[in-house]
Amino acid sequence: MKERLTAFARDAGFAKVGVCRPDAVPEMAERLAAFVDDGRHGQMAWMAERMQWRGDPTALWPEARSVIMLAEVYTPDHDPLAVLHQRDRAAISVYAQGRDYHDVVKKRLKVVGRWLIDQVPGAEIKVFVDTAPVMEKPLAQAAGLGWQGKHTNLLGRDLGNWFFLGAIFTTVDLEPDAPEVSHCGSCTACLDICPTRAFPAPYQLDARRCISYLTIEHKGPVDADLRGLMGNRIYGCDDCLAICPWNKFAASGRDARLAARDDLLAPPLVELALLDEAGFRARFAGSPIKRIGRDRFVRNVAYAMGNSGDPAMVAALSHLVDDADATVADAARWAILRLKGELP
Ligand code: B12
Ligand code: SF4
Ligand code: SF4
Repeated sequence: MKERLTAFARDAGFAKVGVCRPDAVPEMAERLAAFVDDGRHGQMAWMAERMQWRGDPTALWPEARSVIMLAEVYTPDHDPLAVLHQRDRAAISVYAQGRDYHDVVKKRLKVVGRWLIDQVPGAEIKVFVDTAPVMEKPLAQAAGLGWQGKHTNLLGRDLGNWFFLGAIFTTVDLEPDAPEVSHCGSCTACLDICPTRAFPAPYQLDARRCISYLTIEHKGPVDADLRGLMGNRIYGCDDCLAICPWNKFAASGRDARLAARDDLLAPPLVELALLDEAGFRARFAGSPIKRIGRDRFVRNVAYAMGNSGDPAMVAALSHLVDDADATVADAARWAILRLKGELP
């Protein structure tokens, strides 16, 4: 059954499949608690809720016998770091340049789940991608997909690190795979490149300093000392992923829906700063970016304009200083002062 399942999931489009027991990572709960106790989750209050489920899959669904972890590849065909030098343009992380991966991965998980139910009468399944109280990375390591690198993301010798994770919990007893171990060795490339020094130690992240968190999850003004370090990254950040040497072996075969939209590869900041609510919604329909809403998006764009070093942007920013959203207005004022050289 395991072999047939793996073959089916690969035919369905997943790059790699592995299985672990729901209780395969007993240290997970303690590590999650340490992360939350330290406040490293910042404003992501949902991480501190339902922690008994997040830290322990056997509590989330006691009837589950196996956890099937699957990798969905989104390896880019361009250098994601190149846009960081085009300071009048917006850097949008690779994962958000195409269609929302949640939809793509969930559909594929359901195809595999349905197949399993057809094969094993009475089988039950639950599919998860990203948003459920499930710690996908440690489970995927236990299922042998790869290991959590020093940047805390999962990477594999045959996968690189450009892939999403999906999970199928099932009542079917499947043979577990051997867990993977770290192959980071003495490399520290991801820790060294991080613009905000968001790693307090290898294998640990303080989300409060991570640009991905700051641009996507953080509401309200960003700390003034971090704004300048965000550069032109307006949605997510790829630096620690892009620098990883294991990407030499990155898997290909990305779903066409996850390919970058041309207009999201390096859009001009000035154009994005002009988006109103309706314009924002129209431009980002079907994109994960839609989730953060126009105000947080334009806040990020204003910080990037302040970091552009281009005084010509002051004109576009002056339209935002009286914005109805106080955080956008504050970001625009900060950016103007920065471009005029009145702030460090
Ligand atoms: C919250 C979250 C975030 C937060 C916090 C990230 C984090 N590292 O915790 C923020 C918003 C910052 C974020 C950013 C990103 N995310 Co995110 N995120 C999640 C989410 C929802 C939960 C992760 C979580 O549980 N964090 C809590 C901490 C405690 O868990 P942890 O990182 O596993 O921590 C472990 C280590 O600290 C380790 N540890 C602690 N001490 C020690 C000591 C040693 C010696 C060792 C070995 C280990 C170790 O143990 C902990 C438990 O395993 C998952 C989806 C999910 N449901 O799992 C996606 C997920 C992790 N994100 C994903 C992605 C793609 C990203 C970004 C790349 C997006 C982007 N380009 O901007 C960035 C990457 C930033 C980074 N370097 O991590 C993917 C990663 C896929 C992969 N291949 O790993 C996931 C799995 C979503 C998905 N379904 O595909 N994310
Ligand atoms: S995503 Fe960017 S800011 Fe976050 S840890 Fe990686 S390099 Fe640092
Ligand atoms: S860049 Fe180096 S340390 Fe970081 S995850 Fe990749 S191999 Fe590990």
